[in-house]
Amino acid sequence: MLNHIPTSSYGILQRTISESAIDLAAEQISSLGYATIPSGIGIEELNRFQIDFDSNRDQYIKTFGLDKLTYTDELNIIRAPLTHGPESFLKIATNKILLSLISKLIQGDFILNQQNSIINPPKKQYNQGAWHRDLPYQHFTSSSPIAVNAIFCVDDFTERNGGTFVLPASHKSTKFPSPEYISKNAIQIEAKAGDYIVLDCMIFHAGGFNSTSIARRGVNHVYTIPFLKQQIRLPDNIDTSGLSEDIKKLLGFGYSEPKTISEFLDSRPRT
Ligand SMILES: O=C(O)CCC(=O)C(=O)O
Repeated sequence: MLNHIPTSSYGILQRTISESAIDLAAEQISSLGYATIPSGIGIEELNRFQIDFDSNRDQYIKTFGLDKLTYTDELNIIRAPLTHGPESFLKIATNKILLSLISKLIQGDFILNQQNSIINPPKKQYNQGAWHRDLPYQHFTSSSPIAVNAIFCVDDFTERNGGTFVLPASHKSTKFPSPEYISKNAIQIEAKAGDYIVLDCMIFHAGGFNSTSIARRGVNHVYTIPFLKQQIRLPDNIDTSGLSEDIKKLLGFGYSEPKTISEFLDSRPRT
């Protein structure tokens, strides 16, 4: 039969076991560097989030000014919305399904390093439309990920509206490949609104060209081992009322570097 994938095998001593959809996503991210998972968020909550996204953007432009955001090439990004937006931004950063996947990928503790709303504007170039790693300027490989990113799809990500392109398995290579390799091997991820596109941060990726007349919205999250500094210090910018200790830890509370030797010594557990 055409396209019938063989299921039998021989000469195999070791095999990965994936018992759930999350295991399978983790297996795919380890091998290929990318996967999509549903968030479990229902349509009404998603619709409310779409409204939250736009009102948060409007407020952000009022706060920081169109001029400054334009000349810093920041017009299509809203930095750290969970620190100044509705609670729904914290909710998508702490989604249980997502965190269970991240905990299968990053060994030990991890923190939210950054959250950024991303707008892929209609029929225009934008800064995330260039190939990059989410740990930019880095050319190493690691045996297990130290950083994973998760783009929450606020809208459907499609071929037409510039769904994210990835170079499969490029998190395993140190160098950025040749243009010929890219044109042969890049693939575009299509995902539904409410899904997360989860990437090993070292995979090369880029937003596609949005040829529709409507902006395509997403919220990118980067989760890292606590050794990597946050893009913006979240503990200094977030209201802690009502936050559990686990969420505070995820937001980086307790991981800021001590300012002095005395502060370091005071932070050591007593023997
Ligand atoms: O907008 C996209 O599709 C990609 C976003 C991205 O590359 C990023 O936020 O790092």
